[in-house]
Amino acid sequence: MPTALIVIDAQVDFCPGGRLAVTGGDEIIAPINDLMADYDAVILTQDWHPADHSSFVDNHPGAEPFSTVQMDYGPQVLWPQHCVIGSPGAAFHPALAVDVADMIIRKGYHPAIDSYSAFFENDHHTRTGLEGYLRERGLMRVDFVGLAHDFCVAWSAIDAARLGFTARVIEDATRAIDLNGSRAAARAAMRAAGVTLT
Ligand code: VGL
Ligand code: ZN
Repeated sequence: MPTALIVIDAQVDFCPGGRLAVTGGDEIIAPINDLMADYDAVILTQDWHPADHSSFVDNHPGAEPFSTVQMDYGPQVLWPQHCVIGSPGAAFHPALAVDVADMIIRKGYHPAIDSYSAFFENDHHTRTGLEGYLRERGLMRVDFVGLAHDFCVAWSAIDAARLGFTARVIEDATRAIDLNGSRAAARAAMRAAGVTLT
């Protein structure tokens, strides 16, 4: 079955030294590059936020970083400012084999709503266009790698499974933020949704 490798948010701000650094985030770049040749298509996602984005703690005076607030679309973690459109931190990791990609999809560019998933914004309703792209190309099997395991990778893989794709996460090529047990919760949620963890 034609299979796509979907590389989630392999960006400078999610790697050590970045604004929302994931421990070991840079360790997965070379393994991801090595995987690319095994696929019928390579798709990269890019977290891409305006400076006034509602997920940034700086835009909520008095709020603590990594606290959760209630938005009209549901709970939202307030993150340090990261992946600001056009900033150095929003760039792909310099060692990522970006030239191999068929498609780059940006997400999180609407100020009022976050988008962890590569398929839907956090209201679980507004679409990014990725589902249509995959279907038009007949890419009904999707393998996920990248950052962060317990947020954007997990939400993307769960949505893929719900949309009818055969979804797998190659866990060795991911790293987690692990906020209050979010890694274990994400693994359980992915399994429950029918995602294969390898
Ligand atoms: C992500 C938090 C905020 C991710 C993106 O890529 O997992 N996490 N924005
Ligand atoms: Zn983000």
